[in-house]
Amino acid sequence: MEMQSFIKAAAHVVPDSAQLALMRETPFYAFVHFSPNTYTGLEWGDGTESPSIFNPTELDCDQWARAIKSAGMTAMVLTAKHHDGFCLWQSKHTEHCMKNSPYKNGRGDIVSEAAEACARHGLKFGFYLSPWDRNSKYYGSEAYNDYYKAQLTELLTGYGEIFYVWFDGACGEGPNGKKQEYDFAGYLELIKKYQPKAATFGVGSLRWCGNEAGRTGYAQWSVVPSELCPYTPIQTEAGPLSGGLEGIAEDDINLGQIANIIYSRGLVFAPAETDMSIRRGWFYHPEEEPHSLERLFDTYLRTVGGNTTMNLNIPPMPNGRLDERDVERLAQLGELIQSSFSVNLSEGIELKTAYFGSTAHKSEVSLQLPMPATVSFIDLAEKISEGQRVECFNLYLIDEQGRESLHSRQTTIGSRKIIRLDKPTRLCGVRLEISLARDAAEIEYIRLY
Ligand code: FUL
Repeated sequence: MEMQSFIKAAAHVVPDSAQLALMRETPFYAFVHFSPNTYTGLEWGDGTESPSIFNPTELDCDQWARAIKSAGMTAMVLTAKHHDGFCLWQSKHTEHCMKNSPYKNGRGDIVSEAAEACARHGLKFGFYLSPWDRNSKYYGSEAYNDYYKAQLTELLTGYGEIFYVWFDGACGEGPNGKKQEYDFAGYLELIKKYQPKAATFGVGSLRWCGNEAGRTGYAQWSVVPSELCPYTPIQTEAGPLSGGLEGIAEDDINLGQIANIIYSRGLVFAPAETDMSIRRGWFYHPEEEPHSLERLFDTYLRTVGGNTTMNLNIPPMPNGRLDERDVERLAQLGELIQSSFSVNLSEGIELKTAYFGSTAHKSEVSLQLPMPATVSFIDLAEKISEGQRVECFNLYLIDEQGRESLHSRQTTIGSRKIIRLDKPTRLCGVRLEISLARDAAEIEYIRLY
């Protein structure tokens, strides 16, 4: 495809309804890693752990839900099965599950307790079901895909509405030393059949951001080479220098930029999810401490406010409760987010848009307050349902005297972009000078807080 038409096509790659719902309504949610690892102190169990060690004597999923809500998160993603293969529910297809845990004399079902707590507290519920299974005797043969699909079906049909299914790309060896070829297409078909509104991670809807430490890209694009999120429908033909980006890395700094996507086999809409744990490990280790409030808040601003979602893990302790240190940190984070974004100073004010230059690719959008106010955050959004278009823009601040000064040169906007000012500043408006866009950019809102 020719360069010009390729760029135009890239501007019109759009999200599906599940992606849009996740980005816009549920961008901040909790991971809960809970498995035999919680009792062995490991991060990856090898599948030989006895189910008898899994015994959360004071399990309190309402405490999890309250803590999640207190941080401002609106959903939970539970590890229904991690790499060790132990299932947190009553699976008909294996004995390596709650049937053989002492919890409730083998009649416990953590998936159901977590899903019900979410429902009681108004949270959405989703699950992680590790394709890599170090316990299953089927692993490494076609029978494993049937086993996995049978488990997926149990989870998709027995626990109410599922908003998200998290596929871990890890693919190691099973108990007999063999690796597995996962039938992702078949897994996705089941989701479409039983939970058509659900988004998926890893394949299908959202892609991995490339690290587990909360780092975010320089320019965060949701329109990326199809190689990065398999089984997501390709929306454009290959780029002008097609041939495929072999070995493209998820954390490539140029990901999504023109210089890079022209080589792809075709473009998909696949926003990144930033996943990280509140502590160093994914599972609970008593010696670890929660990260600082500033680090978590900064990560929130760069992820939820940087065109990715944020999946923040909180690991329950062996007794089945969250550590009070984590509970407190989550509440502090929620308060800080709430106080930072409670007063929208620009509520109800219309934006002014003007185009300049010979094409619709350059424009300026400004917002004028009726009177000066103290601003700490500038919150922007593109009309992402129409595509991600802004390549770069200059942000000008307008002071109390109406004088403009260049604050910064920025890259993409996407679903949401939060810019934190160094210090609270008296302003009577802001102006975005969009100097480069893939097609006419539509700014959905500018909010000042
Ligand atoms: C990784 C896993 O290997 C980790 O244990 C953890 O579950 C993380 C979220 O994904 O691939």
